[in-house]
Amino acid sequence: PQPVYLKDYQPPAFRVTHVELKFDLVPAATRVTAVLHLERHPDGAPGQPLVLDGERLSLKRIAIDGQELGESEYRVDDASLTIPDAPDRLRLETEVEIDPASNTALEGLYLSNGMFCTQCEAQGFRRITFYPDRPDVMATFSTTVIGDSASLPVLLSNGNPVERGELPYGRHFVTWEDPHPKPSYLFALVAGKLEKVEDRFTTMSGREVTLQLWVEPANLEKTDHAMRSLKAAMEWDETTYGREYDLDLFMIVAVDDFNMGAMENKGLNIFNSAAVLTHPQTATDAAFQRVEGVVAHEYFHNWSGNRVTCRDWFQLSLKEGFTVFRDQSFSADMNSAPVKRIEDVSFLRTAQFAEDAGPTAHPVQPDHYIEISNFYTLTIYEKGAEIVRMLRNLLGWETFRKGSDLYFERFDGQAVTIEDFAGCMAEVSGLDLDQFMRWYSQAGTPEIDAHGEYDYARAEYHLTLRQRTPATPGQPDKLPLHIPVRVGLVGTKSGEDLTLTLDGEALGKEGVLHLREEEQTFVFTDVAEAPVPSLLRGFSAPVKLRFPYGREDLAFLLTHDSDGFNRWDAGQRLAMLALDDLIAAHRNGVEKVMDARVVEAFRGLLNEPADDKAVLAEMLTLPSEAYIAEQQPVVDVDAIHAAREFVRQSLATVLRDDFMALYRANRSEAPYAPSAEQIASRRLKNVALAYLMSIEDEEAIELARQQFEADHNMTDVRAALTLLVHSSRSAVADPLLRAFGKKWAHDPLVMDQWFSLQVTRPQADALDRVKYLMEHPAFSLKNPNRVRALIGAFAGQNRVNFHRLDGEGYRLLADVVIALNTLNPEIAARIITPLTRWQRYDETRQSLMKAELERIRAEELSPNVYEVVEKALA
Ligand code: BAL
Ligand code: ZN
Repeated sequence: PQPVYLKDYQPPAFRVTHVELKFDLVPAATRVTAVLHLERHPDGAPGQPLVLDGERLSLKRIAIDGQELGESEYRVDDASLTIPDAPDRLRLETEVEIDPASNTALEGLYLSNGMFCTQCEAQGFRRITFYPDRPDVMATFSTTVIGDSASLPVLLSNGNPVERGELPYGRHFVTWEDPHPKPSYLFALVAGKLEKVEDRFTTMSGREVTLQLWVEPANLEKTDHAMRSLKAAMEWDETTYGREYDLDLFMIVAVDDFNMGAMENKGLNIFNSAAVLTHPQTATDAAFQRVEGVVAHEYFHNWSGNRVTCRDWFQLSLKEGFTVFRDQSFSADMNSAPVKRIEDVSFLRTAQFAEDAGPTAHPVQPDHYIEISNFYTLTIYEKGAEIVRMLRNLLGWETFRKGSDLYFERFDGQAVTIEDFAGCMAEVSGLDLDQFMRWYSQAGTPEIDAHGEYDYARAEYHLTLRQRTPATPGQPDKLPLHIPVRVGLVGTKSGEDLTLTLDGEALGKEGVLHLREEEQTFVFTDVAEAPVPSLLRGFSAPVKLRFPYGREDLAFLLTHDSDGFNRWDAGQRLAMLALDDLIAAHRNGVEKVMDARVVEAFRGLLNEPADDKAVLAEMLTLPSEAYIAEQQPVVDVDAIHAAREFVRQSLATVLRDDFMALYRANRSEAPYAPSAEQIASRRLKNVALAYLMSIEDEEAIELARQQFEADHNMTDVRAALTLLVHSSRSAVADPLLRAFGKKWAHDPLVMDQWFSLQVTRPQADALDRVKYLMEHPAFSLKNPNRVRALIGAFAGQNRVNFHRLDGEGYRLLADVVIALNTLNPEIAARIITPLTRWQRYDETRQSLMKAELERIRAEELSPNVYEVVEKALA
């Protein structure tokens, strides 16, 4: 497979003004008739042939302006249809046959539980019909769907239904018209036995919109939260960004077999059932929050993505980075804002930083790719969102909003670039963003080494920041970035933020330093007392910042920093210093000794009356094994696990009664609600229970059992069952695990949780459980959610067992990748990620992991897996 390059972009030779599609749905032999109204693009190079994308299509008929084409007048290969002598303006009619029933890749048109559905982003439409399948070709669509009335009573597509009727042989049809020109990746079709819940929303200009959520009948009771979230998102986008919905109908459909979380097809969002269905008895608080975020994300795409779309796929972050930033802001407004920031940053620092440091590192605006579906990454999404957040902070909200308004107004109905978006921000603010744009073109996580000195005699604080971005594949040398560093100086006597004066300018209690050079020193004057600097407040830039904080400094910031994020981060840094010592002790076979400062910090947290329980729960949570691993030059899986367990157990032993009191104080019999207050209490209670269970406290085991039996809601049931299954008390855990599996055998989303909690168990039998559960009737390699719940959870979260020294964990993952390479290449190329990080481990593990990658490379590979494996072994 050959790479595609950003520098080679050419406007399309032809544009499509209107498309008429007709689908005659039959599982293994669907007929698709397409009438394309084409004309030469004014910017296209003249005289070029008409080339349409098409894969796995069996062409039955082709005509131009009503005239059938002879065989010499066109060419078809496995990726395209070429008409060398196409007129400048034409009506092209094709009829193809496709096979949705055998489409296990879940791209294009496929079957999920007897229901037809589509996934066209990025390049699935070319598996439906011949088309210029690129986002800068935007057309209006008219779609007629024909299907069996009994098995496919509901026939949906984009836009508004304009005609429906009965046909001979028990079939029926519905015609849909979408008046908004759209790229083919936003096309959608759904047909099946579905039922709907319906609601209404009145837009800010007084238009009535019908909202429909379509699900399989058994799932009707799981739709309330998604509908509530949708209405909240619609209102939020009006009040926050001035964006109004633009059709009379907005539909969401839940589908079981889906590669992504959800898809923002115009007027017809298709969702992975895991990202839309919730019920207190089946979904955890985290799932409720995810649904709220994903529903909003897809809805927000209606403007940031659909009305204004991407010129080409190198601009993917134009819509994804901006939309993730928008959904993060929405969730922050709906829940605890500081906790949302902590969660987003934790995720970024653990997973995106790892991607940025690995063999598949790429810029937020990549300059080449082999398989675009490999680029739906944390870098494009999460780092892209951080860049937009930095812009918001640089401009201030009001100016940023002006830039956003200008962007939507100027480019409405167009397919544009990241530079167009940034250009609007530069225009409204007058800021020079040239250097800032390197955030889009340079891969890798910038590192800042900071050090500070207080000059008593002059009452000055000198802060020196030095930046460096490590080399990444294809980018050996990096230029300095424009990094906004929000800082405060906390007085060691007063415990208060000191007023900042920099270069004679009064900044107030905190300020933003603009680091543009490789090294810069900032001199704060009139600093009345020795300060501890609070750096990168709110995580003002996606960087790794090092500062030689002593443990006293961190304990001080933990109590005194006025920035909630940095207070939490000080706790994480303090824990990391202790963990580093313990990792070294474990490695050297020396007795482990618990850092008393960490114990005292936790005691302080447990005994302080908490004004924000959600933040307290975060403060009491230790850095994850994955995050700790990120901080190590060579990852020692076993030492990390042992050190972290030692800290958990030490804290639980010394502070047992405090944790018990916290647990009891946060129990509640109130009916379940996914409210911020209730979620915080449950989280706090289950964090306390986890500490107590780490020492297998007898009372805690009984409390966990009772919590499971009380069956109040899935958050509590799952937390209790997980803790018991992860303990050594199988006599208590096994019967509960069996009962749970039996009770929920009919519900795949609950069975996914049952799979995950078993295969993440730290005990040595975890790998055998994975193998055993792969044979379970509820498991299937064809369903991406099952694969993620079982294989993804094992390889991604059960670090000690995945990295077993006999290499069995690696072998199992490689076997799954090889099987998925033919079934579903997109999922195969994602699930392989842990193996691609082989360079981070010791020599023994490196060679075992590489051997498995080489075994995969010896197969006949899909472009998806090929691209990832080649990069990993380069
Ligand atoms: N556009 C793919 C799914 C999403 O990011 O919303
Ligand atoms: Zn998106």
